[in-house]
Amino acid sequence: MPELNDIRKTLEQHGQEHLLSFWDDLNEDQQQSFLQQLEAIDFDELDELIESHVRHEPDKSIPDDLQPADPIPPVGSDDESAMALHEQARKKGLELIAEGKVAAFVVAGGQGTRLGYEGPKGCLPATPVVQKPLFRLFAEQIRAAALRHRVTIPWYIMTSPTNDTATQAHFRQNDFWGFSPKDVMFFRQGTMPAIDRDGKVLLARPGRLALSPDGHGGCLTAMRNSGALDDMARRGVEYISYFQVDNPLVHAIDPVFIGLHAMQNAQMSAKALPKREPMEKVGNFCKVDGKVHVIEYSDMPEELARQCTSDGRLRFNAGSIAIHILSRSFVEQLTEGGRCRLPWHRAEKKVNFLDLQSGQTVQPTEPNAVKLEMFVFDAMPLADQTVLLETRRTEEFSPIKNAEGPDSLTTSLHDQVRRWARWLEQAGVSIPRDADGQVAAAIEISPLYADSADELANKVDKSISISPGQNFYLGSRGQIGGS
Ligand code: UD2
Repeated sequence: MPELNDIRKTLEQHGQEHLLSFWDDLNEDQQQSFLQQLEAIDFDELDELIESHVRHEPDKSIPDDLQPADPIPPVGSDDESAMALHEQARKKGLELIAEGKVAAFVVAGGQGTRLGYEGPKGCLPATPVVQKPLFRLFAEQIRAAALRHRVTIPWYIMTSPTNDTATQAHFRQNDFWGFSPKDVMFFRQGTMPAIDRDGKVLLARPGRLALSPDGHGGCLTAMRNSGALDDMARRGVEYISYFQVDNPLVHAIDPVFIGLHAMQNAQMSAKALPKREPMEKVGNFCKVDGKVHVIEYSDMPEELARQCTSDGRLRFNAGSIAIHILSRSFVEQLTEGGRCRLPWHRAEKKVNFLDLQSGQTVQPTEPNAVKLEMFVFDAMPLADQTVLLETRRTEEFSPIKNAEGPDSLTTSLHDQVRRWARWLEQAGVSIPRDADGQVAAAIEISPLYADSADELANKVDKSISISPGQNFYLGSRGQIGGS
């Protein structure tokens, strides 16, 4: 058990003794839990960060020799050699999945502030007919891949201290969406204290620090600290298929992507999309000294983001949609010794805090504190080998981020319907469309029935009819549901 005197000394050494201001008001349990919270903090590291990221702003200058990155063309492109590579990669990927060397990993620790949804984002009903929660949609995809290959594909889910209990309860209440509980592992991401402009750590209330998640980059250390990496090693998993909780169109297990990563001995790979517009809120894939870097949209100078090539295309056109393959050995290497080698990013935020004079909680109206986060894509330049694979927006990206407008539930539902309608049309099923060519029915297909246009084309009865205005659902055994 940590001792009060030791902690007091540490806090004094680091100029954070104000944290004990309300010590005498705490009961014994609260005191114990507060001591544990304080003991978990590496105050030496925090001092360095306060100096470099709070008292000063870290250097965000863009390297002079920034070059655009050049992804491998997507499925269906007319580049024959790329398509031959895809075919080879698909075979390799399928082999690796069948050998049990692949795991799925979703980062679901974010706070979903922009969406304004109360629970964990993964519990949000997010499909057009059945209103499946995002977690169910991913569970069905991963199970479908596992069933196809008669193998176990374990699923790792990173939560945050705020949403972990609710996330796990959601899985228990829903029989783990068909997974065996032993094949789903939850772990919490780390946290970092919020720091005010004077470099003081903020209290949320007496005996509680104001903590916030350490960013999705925190997943690397969280994988190690939670034992997830060891679990993967025991199971023989070598490749981690990483995706975000907010994108219902993601292909959680993609043989071509996995195969390309493995064939090129990559340590970390990423999918890229041509940007919708120069300032789209996605990271920009760039090259510096031959290494792939992701420059976040907020850090990319507008002038560079808008630069065009002679044929009128955006020069920095490859956007990052946060879909990766990570080699387990690479994550082990990056987190050796327990500290992660990713850089920290600062964000000025409004953070509720306990006022030390009045003892009241203050809800600031302006940003009052610095939060520190790591981003997983900062691992790309640390990899010796990376693969960048272009994908298609209509096939794989329609995130739910905002309550309304672009990247909202409404836009994502439309995009899901469009994608499933397109798969059905490609298979020869006729789809009702309105005068503008928009799909005139709500359409949904269970990933357990078909998880790609090709799989659907091999199975579906082409004579099924879908009427305008229908809610059409093709269930796990091909049964028609909806209304
Ligand atoms: C992210 C990327 C952006 C682009 C976009 C695609 C960053 C900084 N930017 O933007 O480049 O790829 O996604 O959709 O990432 N999360 C955690 N823990 C955290 C923070 C986030 O698990 O501490 C998860 C969160 O649950 C979500 C994902 O990471 O699944 C993305 O988080 P975000 O919504 O903060 O990222 P966003 O939209 O700014």
